Amino acid sequence: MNILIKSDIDRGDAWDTFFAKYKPDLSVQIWPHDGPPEDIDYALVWEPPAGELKRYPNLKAIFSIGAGIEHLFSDPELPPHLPVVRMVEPGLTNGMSEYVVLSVLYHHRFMLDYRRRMRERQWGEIQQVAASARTVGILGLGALGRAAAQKLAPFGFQLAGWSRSPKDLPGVESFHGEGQLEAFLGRSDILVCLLPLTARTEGILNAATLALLPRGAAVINVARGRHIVEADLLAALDSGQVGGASLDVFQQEPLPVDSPMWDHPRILVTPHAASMPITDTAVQYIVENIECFESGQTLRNLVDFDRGY
Ligand code: NDP
Ligand code: OXD
Repeated sequence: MNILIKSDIDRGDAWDTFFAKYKPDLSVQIWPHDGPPEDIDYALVWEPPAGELKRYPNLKAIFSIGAGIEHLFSDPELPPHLPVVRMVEPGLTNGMSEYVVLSVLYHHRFMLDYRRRMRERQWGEIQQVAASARTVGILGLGALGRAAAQKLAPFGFQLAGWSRSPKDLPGVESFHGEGQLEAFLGRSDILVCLLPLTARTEGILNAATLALLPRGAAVINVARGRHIVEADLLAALDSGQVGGASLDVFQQEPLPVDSPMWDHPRILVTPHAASMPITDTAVQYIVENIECFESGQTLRNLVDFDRGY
């Protein structure tokens, strides 16, 4: 049995090592593969070139290296009959929770202001606000949004979440559907975007929706750049409607060197690095899933093509 791997960053040796440890009967083939295409049973990929996956006639399932799968949807030749599995593994989930907690606390504790004051050698305290006086609103209460909410709870923030279907999560006020978006945004002092990119969520943060946030709210985008209309965010930052932003993802990646976001005083930029799968735990997740599939059970975390995520 063979798995073909096209990774985002060079970690071919690490994939090999952990597949050898957890499933020695599965051979790792690192892309580009010049052996017979019939030999490939599974693919584990990030941004495969369009048309690549249809080359393998015996492929049984596609594993995405990321939680997001729009990099696969953009291939018009993606074989439509093949199951696609999202990456849902503890390393990726914990990394995202760390980034969200870090960013929420950064804005909650006025670090953008202290960063500016530090550069100006200005000594001066800002009145602290109790965590219980702020609401963190999470757009998307899936694998990553739920975990981030759980990690934020011990700090005492009020928590709210918005999803397609209603949720019953302890300590999290649930909002769902387009009809409840306005109420949800209206109470989100710190807004975290953890939605998948779909036709319904693209551009969801724009001039109209940013105007619904409490004045001075912080925006943390760790989902996809295309969730935000960047020109609208910049205008909202300039007017003070949005007080600060932590942005990990952008319309264009890498962020162009002449983007005004690099040196904007109210923006913190990271290079799409909020979280990534940890090879050891990611391989365990894939191996468990393959073993389920080979024994006739359903794959876990399958993409629903109709919903788009
Ligand atoms: P999930 O599929 O588990 O969760 C998606 C959530 O979004 C669900 O709660 C879903 O609602 C909700 N949702 C989807 N569409 C809508 C809609 N139209 N209206 C309201 N809610 C909606 O995804 P994950 O949590 O695993 O991942 C989220 C995203 O995070 C990924 O798609 C990826 O883009 C991004 N990501 C970014 C990383 C980075 O490094 N920056 C790393 C990893 C992921 P419901 O529960 O009702 O289905
Ligand atoms: C993902 C990502 O979707 O890293 O997992 O962006």
